[in-house]
Amino acid sequence: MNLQDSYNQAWLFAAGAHAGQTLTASTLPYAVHLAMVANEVMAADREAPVERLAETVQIALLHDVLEDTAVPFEELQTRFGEFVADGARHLSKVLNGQKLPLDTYLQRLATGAPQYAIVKLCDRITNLQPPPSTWARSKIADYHVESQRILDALGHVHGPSAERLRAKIDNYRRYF
Ligand SMILES: [Mn+2]
Repeated sequence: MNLQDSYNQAWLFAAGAHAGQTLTASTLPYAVHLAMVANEVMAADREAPVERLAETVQIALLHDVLEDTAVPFEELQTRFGEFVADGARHLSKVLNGQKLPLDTYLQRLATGAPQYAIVKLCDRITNLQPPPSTWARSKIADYHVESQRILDALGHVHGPSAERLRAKIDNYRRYF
């Protein structure tokens, strides 16, 4: 399947799965975030090629489905295959009903396929836009620290994305 068709297949599925959810403190659909992460992955590939790009873009679009919707892992396996389903599982902070500590979560990502870590870098790049109006300064400062930990743990997988995240982290200081 080409990139456009695989994108649309995952985009339609993810938009349906997240239907009714919105971005934090916003009326925009949650799926807006997913498209931004997929956009980052495609731009990252132009800076330094990402192997299995079409599937990696699907992982970007599906990266919050297991964490935030009722869609089961098995359905992702059936529809999108093992590599994509396993990517969504690696990117979920909830595993077997338990929220993973950040260290454990990042360790799992660091030892999984590099594409999974690239999606996480792209996810955090996307999330370092101006923070939601409802966030306290302390929460924004904590998010800044957490972002640096993500960069430290996963930055080695894709140089240009690491550089881009580093710049976003620097810029984020202005918000707290
Ligand atoms: Mn996300």
